[in-house]
Amino acid sequence: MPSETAFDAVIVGAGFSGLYMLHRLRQQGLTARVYEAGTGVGGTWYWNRYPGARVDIESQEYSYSFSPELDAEWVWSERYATQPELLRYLNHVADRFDLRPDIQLETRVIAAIFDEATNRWTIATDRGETLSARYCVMATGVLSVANDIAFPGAETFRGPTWRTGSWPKEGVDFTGQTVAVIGTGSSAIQSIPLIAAEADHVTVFQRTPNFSVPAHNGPIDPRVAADWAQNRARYRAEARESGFAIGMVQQFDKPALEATPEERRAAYAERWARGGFSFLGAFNDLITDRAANDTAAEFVRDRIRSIVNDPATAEKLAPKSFPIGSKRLCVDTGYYATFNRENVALVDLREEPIEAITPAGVRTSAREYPVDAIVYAIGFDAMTGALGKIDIRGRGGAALKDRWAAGPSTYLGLMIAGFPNLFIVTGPGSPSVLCNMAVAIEQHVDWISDCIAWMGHRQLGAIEATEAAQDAWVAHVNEVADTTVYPLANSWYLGANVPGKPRVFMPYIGGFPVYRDKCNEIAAKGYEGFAVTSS
Ligand code: NA7
Repeated sequence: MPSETAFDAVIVGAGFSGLYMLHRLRQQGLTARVYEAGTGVGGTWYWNRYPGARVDIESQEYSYSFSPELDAEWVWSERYATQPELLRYLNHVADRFDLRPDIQLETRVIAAIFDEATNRWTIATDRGETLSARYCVMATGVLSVANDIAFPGAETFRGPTWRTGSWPKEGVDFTGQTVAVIGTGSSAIQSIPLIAAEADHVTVFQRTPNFSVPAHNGPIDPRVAADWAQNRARYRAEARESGFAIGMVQQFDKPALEATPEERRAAYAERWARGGFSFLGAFNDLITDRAANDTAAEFVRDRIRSIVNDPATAEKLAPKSFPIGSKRLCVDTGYYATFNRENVALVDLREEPIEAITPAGVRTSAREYPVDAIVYAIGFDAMTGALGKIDIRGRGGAALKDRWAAGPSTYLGLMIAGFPNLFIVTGPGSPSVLCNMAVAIEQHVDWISDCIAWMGHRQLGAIEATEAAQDAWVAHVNEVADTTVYPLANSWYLGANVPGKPRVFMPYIGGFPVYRDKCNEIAAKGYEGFAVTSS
């Protein structure tokens, strides 16, 4: 157990964000300590160990770019890296940059209180420790707090239950079992084909069907790897200039509605064959124009109808209630074809909602489905969930959960008025989950590190967003969201998946380059919209 209790910075979380944050601050000569609840580093990739868990952005792009040496020495084996490979990568990063001495595992931060007299944060952990830090960086992740299992009778189920977001390290053997999978988001879509290949029988309980496109995963083509290695800097730069910070999307600069039906079909077919998020780049108006979006959505629905043999099942799997892309597009390996297996059944919860979990299985309004095991793939309290679990108090003892009772407000998704020296990595109000998280995280960590260095050079005590700048930013985030199809879905981007959560569009959809330039411009103007106090 480390004996120091006072740091320049405390960082909460040892995932992609926390690891790089620690590295940057140490490089600047600051003392920093990371607190992490898990028994190891990795964050999202530590917890989400369900079968088939893998990144939905091509591996080379979904990795750090801050160290050319790291970039050059790490070789990804698959086009979309698996969770074990991503976890190995993050452990390699922790070792390569000797980060572990400043990371305390199995420790949850439970409170962070700002002291106005000293301009420092007092931080409490679940081990009874109290720490003090000038800066507190919440690297707590956007999908790190699982949704509650609120089905009546859930605790009475006789068999084992598993959660995709906290899967056991030793794995689960479903051989010979009948299994219920509740949820059809990305986690379910990745895991169902593998669970179905192992179990005797799988019943999938679907509340809302999701759009999914094929990953066409496989070993990385050596020619692609060689080309990437040779042109890495250029590809990285191109990604940073694209709206989603994903180079492979390669948005075609033409509106779908200006193309003929044949041209549209050809474009979608070509993107479907490429695989992954590139599908949404087929035309430049798919996320801003509902009619354009409908043409892409209908193409995917037709693909589902052609893959799934049973027409009734295909219709249930074909999403019709929201625009494609307005919920995160899923990227799968054999998801729809899994419903052609004899041992897989689909239950449409819009026709027969779940009434209760019973000792024997799942009971809907129509009947009981007896099962040996239940997999809950019901998602996360996204973007704000982890911050809500910590008792965060700013100026005047104000609690963040009260300030955010009507939904999160931030300036740039980085700082909150009234909460000085508290930074959020990829917080609500920043592009975050709407772009390549690896790029978003590096940009935020770099901005925060530069801000802290700027404060240090001027020997300033505290920096915080002004209410006026924050209000203007929140208004801008909403204004931009309203120019797109995103608010038309009941998605976790809006908090719509958590009963009682305020409906506020949380990520910034103005595009990564626009957002980054804005952040840089604000810093260059002496942190415009922020107020500083001397030490
Ligand atoms: P998601 O995408 O939020 O999916 C959760 C799924 O669980 C979704 O199909 C939900 O249906 C369903 N759900 C949630 N609550 C219930 C209840 N009470 N009853 C029935 N079904 C329910 O989470 P994932 O973990 O799959 O993926 C999260 C992100 O990780 C993903 O976007 C990628 O970025 C990676 P709903 O659609 O709300 O009707």
